Amino acid sequence: MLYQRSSQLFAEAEKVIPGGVNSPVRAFKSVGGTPIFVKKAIGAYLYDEDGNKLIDYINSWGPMILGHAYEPVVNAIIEKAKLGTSFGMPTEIETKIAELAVSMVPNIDKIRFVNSGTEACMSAIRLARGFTNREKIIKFKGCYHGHSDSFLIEAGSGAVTFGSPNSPGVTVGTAKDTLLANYNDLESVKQLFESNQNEIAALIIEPVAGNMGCVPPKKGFLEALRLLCTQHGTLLIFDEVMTGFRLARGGAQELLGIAADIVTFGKVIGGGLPVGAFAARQEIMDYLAPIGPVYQAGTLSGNPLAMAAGLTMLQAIESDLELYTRLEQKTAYLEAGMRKVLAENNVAHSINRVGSMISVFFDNKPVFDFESAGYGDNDTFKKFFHRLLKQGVYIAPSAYETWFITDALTYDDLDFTINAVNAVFQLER
Ligand code: KE4
Repeated sequence: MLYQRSSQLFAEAEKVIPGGVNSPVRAFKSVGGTPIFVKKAIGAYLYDEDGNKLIDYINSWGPMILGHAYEPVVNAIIEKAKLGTSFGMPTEIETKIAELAVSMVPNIDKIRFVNSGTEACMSAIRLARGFTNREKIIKFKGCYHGHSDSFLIEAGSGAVTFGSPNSPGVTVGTAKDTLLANYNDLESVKQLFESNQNEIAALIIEPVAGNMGCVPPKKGFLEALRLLCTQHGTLLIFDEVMTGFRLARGGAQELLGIAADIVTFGKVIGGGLPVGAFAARQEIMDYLAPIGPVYQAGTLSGNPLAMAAGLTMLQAIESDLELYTRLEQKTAYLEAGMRKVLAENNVAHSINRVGSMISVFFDNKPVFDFESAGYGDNDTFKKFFHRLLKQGVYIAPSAYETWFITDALTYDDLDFTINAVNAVFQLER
């Protein structure tokens, strides 16, 4: 595995793009080395600029749940592009994907499309503040909701990877309205409600966290949050940018049986093109301009190419009745295989998994929140990452990320991966 061409491309990129990347987590900062430049990706595989073939466990951080270059999506984009790429005017396909999303996801009547998960979460917070006429929000340490100012407070994903949870540039005025609770710690939430009576517009949470590694909600935790929000007139926002259409057709709301007030989406809903969305029952969504007072807008929102990709993706998911069973079985197989070889090699580890979201932590203690997610040995993770890469397996270049399983993975790919995990530690013997 040589990365000569990637290294050369990275050196060129660094001259004109800050850090050589358009999103920090791609930069390999927490694992060392220089990022891999991709030439193409088909199905479960990446082909880098040095000719290496890699089994992909990032899948563009979630969107490629059916595999890269999924033919129906590619064809839909090609056909749509021939009719023009953007109009800044309403098109029928926006209604089609909105109708389908509303039919698949529980507890929503209307949906507004934007261009990223960040925009979706940022807009959801503004909508909640406008609807409740309150200013404060509760978020959880280690949860990541994109890079808008209100959320860059003890955020997860790339923000924590860099050990700079509170980003410069976020004003004190903004930060004071973001209250921090601990994931899976109901007491920390109750205290915030008690000390900020009638001031909390929304509580936003990743119903299954994926930005501190995969961290599932403890039994009863989300149910208790639902009750607290109802009691206090606070809107419960499920950030399903990662879990939406990944954990079930109806996302985490369906899988876990909890009704959120607002739900945000990204990743899968765009089929690999830039799409985010936020949705809620009609009385909340009708607070949005142009019919309501809460302003939110976007030149490329509902872009026909992105809508064509997203609609085709959702249609494929909606019609494939066995998809989530296959994803569950494949990811459970991978989990069992990795547990076996890590144990055989006496590697201190824990694995968290929900459906096709899975993370390996290099510490024996259970991981249930941001603090415990940090117990893992990062030197072991760095070795794990690079030795897997050298064997042709590409996982997230950070311990604070989740692996995303694609249905394009075969059991041979999974066996290859399990053997590669074994080989990482066999070298120690
Ligand atoms: P985007 O703005 O990156 O489309 O979405 C932000 C976002 C919001 N909510 C959740 C739960 C998310 O996971 C994300 C984005 N996820 C990261 C990966 N952990 C995106 C990767 C990146 O930053 O490049």
